[in-house]
Amino acid sequence: MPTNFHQKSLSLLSEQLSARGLDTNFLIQKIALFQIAVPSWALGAGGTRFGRFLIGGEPRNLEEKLEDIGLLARITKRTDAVSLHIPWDIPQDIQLIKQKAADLHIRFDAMNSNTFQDYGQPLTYKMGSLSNADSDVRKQAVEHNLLVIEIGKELGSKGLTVWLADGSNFPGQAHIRKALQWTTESLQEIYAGLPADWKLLLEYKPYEPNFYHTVIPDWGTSALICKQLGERAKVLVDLGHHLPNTNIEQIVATLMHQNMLAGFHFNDSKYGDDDLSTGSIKPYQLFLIFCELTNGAEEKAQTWESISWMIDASHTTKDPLEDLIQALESISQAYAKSLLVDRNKLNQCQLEGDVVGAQEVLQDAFLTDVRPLVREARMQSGGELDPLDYYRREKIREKRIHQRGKNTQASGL
Ligand code: AFD
Ligand code: MN
Ligand code: MN
Repeated sequence: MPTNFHQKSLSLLSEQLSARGLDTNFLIQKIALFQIAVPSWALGAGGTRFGRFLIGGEPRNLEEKLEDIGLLARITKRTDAVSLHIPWDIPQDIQLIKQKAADLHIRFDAMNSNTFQDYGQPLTYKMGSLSNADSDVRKQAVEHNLLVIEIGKELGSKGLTVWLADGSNFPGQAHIRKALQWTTESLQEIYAGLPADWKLLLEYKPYEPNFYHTVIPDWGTSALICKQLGERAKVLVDLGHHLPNTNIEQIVATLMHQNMLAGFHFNDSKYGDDDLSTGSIKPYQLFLIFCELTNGAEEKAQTWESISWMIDASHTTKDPLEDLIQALESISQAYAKSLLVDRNKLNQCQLEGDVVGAQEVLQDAFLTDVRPLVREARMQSGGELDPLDYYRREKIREKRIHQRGKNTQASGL
């Protein structure tokens, strides 16, 4: 895209926005500050249980994962952090990894523990981890989480994300109440090992890999457990972890109202936990979620800074770096649009019961093309005008294949 086209579209938009009483520069500053972490497992081709098709040039180790995120950081200016998964990404040399991340201006976001698969540990997680009927397995899973905290402490992370696959596939397989109790007790032990300036982010998911029941199926169960842990334990909303048509923006509003929203795992889906690119299927839903977020922060339900932002997607078809560029863009756009909502007018409509008016207010914001704002925020921060175009023009994937090989496979699922 030519720079003068960008300048023209920005000044046109800026004129429209000031007619609506909005300050373009203020918006650009806000968008520029918004950073979203990238998970270390989204840099290779994602697999399903049917298979995996390699992309070529996938990062072979943690250093190369950091290099890929460093590239994203440099050209998009929308990410400044990586979220590591243990044991997929155990740093062999912590000082080296810290130095590499610092050189690339990358922070370490929340650490992810993994008790949903076997990787050579003494006891199997086949029948669950923190909820397992066998106390030795629970102990092993607790210790794994404590180890993840130790690694994270050395790296400068400030959070532990726990996602449990625990549950059952058939009626009668698990004692539902006991499984919940054991999970809560195990998490209490983990929470006791959490440093004072850390938070615990607890995910939920209604199904998969267990299909009859999951121990933490929904935000309510996650919140109930968090309440029994302490105030640094909060609920993590992964957009894909809901049954179809769930009103996720309402969940966000409710959690913020209770100061219990830990953060997000962004992705999109048509059916369930599809892990498709954020904003590719339901951009209006994403916008409505951001409306609750910006409004909740503005009205001081919960501070913006207390919320963590991360992408959690990995699928089988796209080049993962191109996909992440698109996702970062979509999230920034949804955020930008939420900043355009005329709150006074919306409040007035709500007061007067003007349903049509309220819808118009939201649509006015949603249908505004905010791309010039997002581009300008990126450029003012030193990023590329069009990161996707840059990526293709510079033949980054080809260079990665040349450097790393065609058949490399990044760790992950
Ligand atoms: C899963 C969960 C969780 C987990 C990740 C691993 O949402 O965040 O750590 O993906 O791939 O879907
Ligand atoms: Mn997730
Ligand atoms: Mn998921």
